Amino acid sequence: MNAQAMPDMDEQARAILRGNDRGGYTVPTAGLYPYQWNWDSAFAAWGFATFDVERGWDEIETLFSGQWGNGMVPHILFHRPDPGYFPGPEVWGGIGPVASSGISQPPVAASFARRIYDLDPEAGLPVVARLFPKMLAWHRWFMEWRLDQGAVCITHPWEAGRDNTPDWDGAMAGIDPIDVGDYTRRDTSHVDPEMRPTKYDYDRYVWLVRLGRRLNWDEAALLEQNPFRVADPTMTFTLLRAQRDLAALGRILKEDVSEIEAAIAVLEAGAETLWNAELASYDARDVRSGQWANCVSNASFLCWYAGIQNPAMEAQYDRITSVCTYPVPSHDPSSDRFDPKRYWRGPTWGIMNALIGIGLQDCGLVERAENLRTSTADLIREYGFAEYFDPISGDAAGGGTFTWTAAVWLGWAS
Ligand code: 2M8
Repeated sequence: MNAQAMPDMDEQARAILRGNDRGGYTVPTAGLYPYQWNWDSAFAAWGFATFDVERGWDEIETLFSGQWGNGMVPHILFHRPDPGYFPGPEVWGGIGPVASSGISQPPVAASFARRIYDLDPEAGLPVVARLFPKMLAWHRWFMEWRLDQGAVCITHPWEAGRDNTPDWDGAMAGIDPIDVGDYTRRDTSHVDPEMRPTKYDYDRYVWLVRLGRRLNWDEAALLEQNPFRVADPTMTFTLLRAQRDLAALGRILKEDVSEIEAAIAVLEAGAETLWNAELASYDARDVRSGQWANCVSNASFLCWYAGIQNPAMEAQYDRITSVCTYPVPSHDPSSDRFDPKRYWRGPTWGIMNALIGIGLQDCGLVERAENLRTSTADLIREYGFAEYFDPISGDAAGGGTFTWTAAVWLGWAS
């Protein structure tokens, strides 16, 4: 590590967070993503907390200001209208206290709340006391509405945060986006279309949004009528970890955590229903068709983050990381669907690396954890604070000056 480059990189990362700060919440990057995204905000809070704990807590509190009556915390909060993003609030028709989307995102907030609390327990205690019932209600919503054999399901590709991953190819093929109507994408005016999902994908994304809105985002109706329902490693592993972290915070507050402990047992069993023995990996499972996705993805490697040890996953990890200069790719490079620059179909993402690295470390796989941390630091240092990166060449891809990449630098990689 170049000692002289360090302060400069730290300062750049802080400047990115400050530059993307819109007052109480942070946008992922100006232009491409002009609103508050759920899991981006949890990472932003972590990044801010490395130099301003209070600002870190504000980020999470603003996120929960958009919580719906049923406990769901939306994946986008549209605090201020911005024509630069599609689909906006008028398309989604969210039914919460703040204009929002109608789906959620990986529930990492409780896990980052625990990390921020640990940085300054005295300052954190009253905030954690306020947030605890809200985080509990969100986790309860997942447990009530989204389980299939104990694994957590998504109802839209955007919900897992891995929008166009090959994990959903089977389920997406089951959608006929009839009557999707006209719409104008905005993402491809900000970023090279080769790095974004295709029109085939967007027709289905928009069709699913229109379906949810027509059903007024009623989870019981969606359970019956939505053709897209996939049990997903991202959601299952992050919720399992978040429940463990929420239980730890609950014990600090001297709350009764027996409900959370019971949920942990359910999710531990559910995670094992994502084990695809033939693939020898955790995998996504299409609940409607019963088919495996047959994908080793970066979400498969979140098992350690969830506290699950599995030697076969160590072998998978070693195989995949050995063929990439900058692991961890979002899809297996030996697959014919691997596409090193197209978003979640191949590129390396700093946030996923951070979660995988934390998991490896916590499970005692410290050499792999340290190698991943240093290779991620090299990647960001050499190619910048990009949204994602080509795992072979390292080339920056997607949006620049990205909040979560800056946060990962400050919280973990540096
Ligand atoms: C990407 O997703 C949004 C839709 O939610 C988009 O492409 O418009 C994903 O990478 C997602 O994980 C992320 O939270 C979001 C903002 O960074 O962008």
